[in-house]
Amino acid sequence: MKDKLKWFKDAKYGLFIHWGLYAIPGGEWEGRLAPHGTEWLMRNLQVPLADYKKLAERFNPVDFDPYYYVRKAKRWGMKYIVVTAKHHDGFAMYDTKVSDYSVMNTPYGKDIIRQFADACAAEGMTFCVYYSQMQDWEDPNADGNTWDFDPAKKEFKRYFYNKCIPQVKELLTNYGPIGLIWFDTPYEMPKALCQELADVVHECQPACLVNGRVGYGIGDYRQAADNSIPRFARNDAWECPMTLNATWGYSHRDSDFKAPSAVLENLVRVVGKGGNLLLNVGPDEYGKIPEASAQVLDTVGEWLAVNGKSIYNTVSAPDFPYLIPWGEITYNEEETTLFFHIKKYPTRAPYQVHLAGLKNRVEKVTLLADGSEIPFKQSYETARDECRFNIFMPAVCPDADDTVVAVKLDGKVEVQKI
Ligand code: JFZ
Repeated sequence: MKDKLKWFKDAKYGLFIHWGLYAIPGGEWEGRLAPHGTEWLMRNLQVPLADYKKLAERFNPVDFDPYYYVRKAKRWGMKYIVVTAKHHDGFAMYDTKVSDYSVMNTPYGKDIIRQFADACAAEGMTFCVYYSQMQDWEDPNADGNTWDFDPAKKEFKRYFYNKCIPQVKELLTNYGPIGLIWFDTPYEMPKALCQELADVVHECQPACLVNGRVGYGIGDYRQAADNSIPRFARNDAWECPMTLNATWGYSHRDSDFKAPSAVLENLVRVVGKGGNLLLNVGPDEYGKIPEASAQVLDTVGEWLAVNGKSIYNTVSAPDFPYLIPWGEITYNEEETTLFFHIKKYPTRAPYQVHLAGLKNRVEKVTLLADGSEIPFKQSYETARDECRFNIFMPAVCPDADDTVVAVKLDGKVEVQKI
């Protein structure tokens, strides 16, 4: 199991792509605004299925280029891509034989998941799929659509065995190696069915990881709540899904994208606690990534090109005895190196950054960006039994977003219990 997770735990940073019919209305329907995620428009505005389905007649993303996405993701420093194969609306973005409700029956008429899978394979990017296993607002027996279908008449198992399982098998049989399958909103699904679903995945592709939202702790790794970073570090594999603005699907209105510094702060905090950040883009109806969101990811990617050693292949950093006022710490255990992410740069000479409780002998301190040595001092206060470690930074801050200092230790990190 541990080897199966190695690529995932080392990857640290992935691209989430929420794309489907909901990109066309982009959060607005006949003058009404979707109150939350635009991908929930149909349910939140209780749009009749017959009306929502007509969007398929307009779906024709003429600007879609899968290689653009994959090459951008590589430039952004992302190591895996998760694409919505079927979201809650039930519309399949691939050539499914299980349902006519798919991209194959649109003016576009081409398999989008196939194109992403081929581009990822060609570019050496790990390809993954999202599948909504419980909610399906097109299916009369699935959870979710109670305005077109009488809840009292729903037979979930009919949907589960006639659509969900067959489609999951299609995705895990017809598109090559799948790094992970991202299930979602298991809600009140019986544990036995969740287990059966995970078993189907592992039978089709033993190496394919199942995310935590298959339910009941059955997944191969844990899933944080959306846009939520756990308070405490964890040593197991986990992932935080995060939006760049306030919606997963494309929005005509919400261009309030996080600044690069905010994305960086989230990435470092998640990685410092041992997790992965799965950061989302919502392509528009033409297949384009909103330019403003791409620019944010470009900037973060440029930082990662210089400082990636402080992110990739790291494990959760230890909890030091005091809260760290100047930033965050990430940790590469194999290289016995701590990485100080200095976001509040010292403003007065001697531009000191302090850490209490580090028991190791520090061998060397360098600025990660250029390898230049940084002076430092270690001491031990006997009376207070406290190890003190100070580094003395250059007067001019090297990177206002996040200056990274590599602290090479004499062995695995040891922290005082104060
Ligand atoms: C779900 C979906 O409903 C949403 O559309 C998007 O795909 C997102 C990634 O996942 O939304 C959730 C699911 C779980 C929580 C919050 C939103 N949660 O656990 O807090």
